[in-house]
Amino acid sequence: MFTTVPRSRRIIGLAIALTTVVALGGAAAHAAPSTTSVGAETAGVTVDHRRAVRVDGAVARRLQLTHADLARLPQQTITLTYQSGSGSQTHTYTGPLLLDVLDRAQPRFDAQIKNHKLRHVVTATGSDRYQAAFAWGEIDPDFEGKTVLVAITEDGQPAADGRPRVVVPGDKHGGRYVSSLVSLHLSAPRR
Ligand SMILES: Nc1nc2c(c(=O)[nH]1)N[C@H]1C(S)=C(S)[C@@H](COP(=O)(O)O)O[C@H]1N2
Ligand SMILES: [Mo]
Repeated sequence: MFTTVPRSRRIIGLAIALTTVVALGGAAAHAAPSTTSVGAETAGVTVDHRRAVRVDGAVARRLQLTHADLARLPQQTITLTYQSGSGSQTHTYTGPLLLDVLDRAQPRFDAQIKNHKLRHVVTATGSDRYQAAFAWGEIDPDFEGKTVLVAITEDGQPAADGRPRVVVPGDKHGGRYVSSLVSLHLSAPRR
């Protein structure tokens, strides 16, 4: 269901990638991403692994989640209003909880460290390198339990580029509604 990359495979993959780059005299470094596995088609937008969301950082299983993977998780639908440069926006979003997406990657929280989860943050990155962060305590049901979603549709349609968008109930401004989502990175400060 989910594409996980075990550490051993990652090392082998890295070795192959490096060999390829060396063999092609560096030309492969800018090669197009894999075009093999084409995923689901939703409302005319073809979604494939090139548009998968990477989940990495302090997790036991790194994931690459396609639109289809995100659609298979429990869905929530919420209507939200936020302020943007072009005025007030109201849209209905559907997608899995950010919490559920991260849980699938198995966060590496250490039970020996008091409230270790509460020092973690999730950084969402868009394809334009735009970033915004969320504290674990905002989305954890034991704390704020906010229904931050990784939305796969807005007003019933996927985004034109087929990528999800993070949406944040309670935020007045749209600044953390990271669109064209490419990665979710979990991290904690060095101890
Ligand atoms: N990837 C990405 N997402 C982004 C931004 C951006 O520059 N890049 N701008 C943010 C800001 S500042 C706002 S106000 C909203 C604007 O949302 P809209 O595109 O629906 O108007 O998107 C947010 N998400
Ligand atoms: Mo904004």
